[in-house]
Amino acid sequence: MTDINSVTTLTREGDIAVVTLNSPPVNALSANVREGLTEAFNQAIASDAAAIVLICDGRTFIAGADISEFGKAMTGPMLPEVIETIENSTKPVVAAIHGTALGGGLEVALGCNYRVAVPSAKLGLPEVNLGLLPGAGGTQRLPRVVGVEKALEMITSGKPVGAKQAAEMGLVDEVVAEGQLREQAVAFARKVVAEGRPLKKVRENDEKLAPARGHPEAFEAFRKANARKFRGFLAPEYCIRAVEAAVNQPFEQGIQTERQLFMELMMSPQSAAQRYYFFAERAAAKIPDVPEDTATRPIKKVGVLGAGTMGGGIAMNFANAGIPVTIVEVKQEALDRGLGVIRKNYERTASRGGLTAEQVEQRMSLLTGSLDMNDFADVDLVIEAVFERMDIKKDVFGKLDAICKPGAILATNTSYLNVDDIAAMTSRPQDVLGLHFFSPANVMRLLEIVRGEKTSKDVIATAMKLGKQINKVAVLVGVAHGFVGNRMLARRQEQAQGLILEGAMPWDVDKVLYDFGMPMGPFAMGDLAGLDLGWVKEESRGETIRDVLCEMDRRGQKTGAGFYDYDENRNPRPSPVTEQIIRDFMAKKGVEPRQITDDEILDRNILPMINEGAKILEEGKAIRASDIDVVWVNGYGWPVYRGGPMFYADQLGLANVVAKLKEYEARYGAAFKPAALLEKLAAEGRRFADLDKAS
Ligand code: TC6
Repeated sequence: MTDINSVTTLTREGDIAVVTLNSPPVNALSANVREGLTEAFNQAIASDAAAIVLICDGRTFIAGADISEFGKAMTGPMLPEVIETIENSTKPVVAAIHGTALGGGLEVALGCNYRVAVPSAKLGLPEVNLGLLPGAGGTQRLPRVVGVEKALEMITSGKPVGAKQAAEMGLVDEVVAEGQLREQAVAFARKVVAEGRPLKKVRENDEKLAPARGHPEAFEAFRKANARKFRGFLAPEYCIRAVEAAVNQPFEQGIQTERQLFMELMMSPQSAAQRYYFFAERAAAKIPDVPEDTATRPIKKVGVLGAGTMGGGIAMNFANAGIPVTIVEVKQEALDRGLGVIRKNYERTASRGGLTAEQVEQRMSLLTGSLDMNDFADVDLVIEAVFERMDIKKDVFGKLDAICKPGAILATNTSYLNVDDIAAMTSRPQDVLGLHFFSPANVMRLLEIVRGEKTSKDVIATAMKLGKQINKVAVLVGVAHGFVGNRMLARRQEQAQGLILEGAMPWDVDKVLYDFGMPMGPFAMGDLAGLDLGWVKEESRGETIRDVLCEMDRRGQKTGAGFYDYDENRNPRPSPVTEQIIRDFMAKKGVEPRQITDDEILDRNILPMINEGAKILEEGKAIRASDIDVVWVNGYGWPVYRGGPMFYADQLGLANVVAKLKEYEARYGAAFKPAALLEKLAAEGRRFADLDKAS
């Protein structure tokens, strides 16, 4: 065995040379890995070995370039050069893949002549998720192996494929038994040598490209079909252009085109935001005063109180993860309805091919309905999803305290209420916390985990771990009205409502936020959720525009009209009725409508959110600015290519943010008064991100 460097070894299995990488955690292609690979391949190629196998130790094959190196000066050989060294080998090279061959990792594998993989392996080019394209030949080599259509799909979606599917596509040459990768890869290499197969490089394949040549319309059709998904993003379009180059240009030229497009993306604010976000999501998993090795409580059975939209969605998360759930409702009818909705949801997924009929039944079998809260006696965690009223929640927690076994975690799904007040109703406030799911709870990835004053560390550690297990992005937040997400949203809503009483129409406000990259604006959102959410007819006095709309039975999409008018396919149209209501309101208040610019609309919606985010940090209700961004990207559809509100503020420059807030404060008052933390950072020329680095 030869140690090439600290992360690379070169060994022999008889006539086969084996290059092994071992660079935890994910064998990312940092400078020493690139150096090790180059040196190991140079030596293996110069040796008398008949073929070479490239394999990785640890949990995975190479999971990509080292993202933490991006944006810094690179040392050592560049990845394309490393791949060229491998591709120019005079003896066959076999990549042996387990775990995830992602990004630069798959590009390395595409520089090899063959790829073998264990069934659990996944292969993909996720660069698009970082606002990039596969810049080490991936856009040129992948279509040469799997054809243009599949390559476009993989590269622009960033979604990895499993080994079996990869084998069907021709991306994997042989799927080998789990646990026997090394032996099987060596055996495969021997077979290649024994059969005397000609040494063919991926770059030399043309047969998969030829059919696409002279058909620019296929690329146009692809763009059109995905226009909604790609809206606002730069990287997917660049990926498409790079694949077009693979089809229309000779390999060397295609590589140059790819490089140029890659460099442009690398310099773009979008990629900076998306790379920032990658680490933000991972940082959110770390709680400074809760060590990673904190012992967690086993969660083998869960109780959910309430089978409404929220309770049902929450229950599905656990059933999806194979955890049995007891759902308790007050009335049989409500329980039946709730379970019926869950079944319908699963069946809809099945009809789209997302689940088999058997899986639907298996998940349903994990859900047990009951009308008796005493059935929570044996659960390890109970989540309350009843009506959002403090008196009801308090009553529920008193009962849960009496019923649940010692050590069970008691969680509330409240969106606004004080978790400490709720915990105080129990004899075990250390076991109480908030688990704030976002609607639809089976779809939205955000989970705000609300830490009460007395919540114990092992309960937090358990909740964070559970969040990951049920495929959520969990963010720890403190007790505050609306926690992080809804507290900031409230500031935006106030401004949106204000703007439509000054001269902007709901669709003007919505358009600005939609163009900014949000999935929809506040008024379209209101129509979707239902304007009568929390509205009580008997108490309505026509005091707000919403009151008037609801009184007219314009309650949103479900009634065919709300702020907007809707056609039978629920397409919105600006509504003359709503416009008139607004004009009448303004006339009554003696307000003269004025022309409001798009810039003002954007500022007034976004700046108060940033300001509120600063207050949240000041009060210690979020651990990091980046946690706030994770909340907004996952819970509210903030465009990931803008990083999140706090990252966006950093990009604007905090001094500019403060200056603008002061300008608006002078015009509209205290709602725009800059938070002390924001003023301080701006004065010091610092960013929110600098706070996170210090933490
Ligand atoms: C590319 O390749 C471009 C090439 C063109 C070049 C010209 N770099 O996610 P986990 C860290 S672009 C640096 O918790 P999992 C991660 O931060 C890249 N660090 O684990 C974390 O560190 P911490 C294309 C990385 O098992 C630790 O590893 N590749 C990288 O849930 C564990 O990560 C990708 O985009 C990296 N590439 O998931 C793949 N990857 O413990 C990105 C991970 O200090 N990675 N880390 O917090 C992933 O998708 C996942 O990490 C995973 C493992 C599926 C590999």
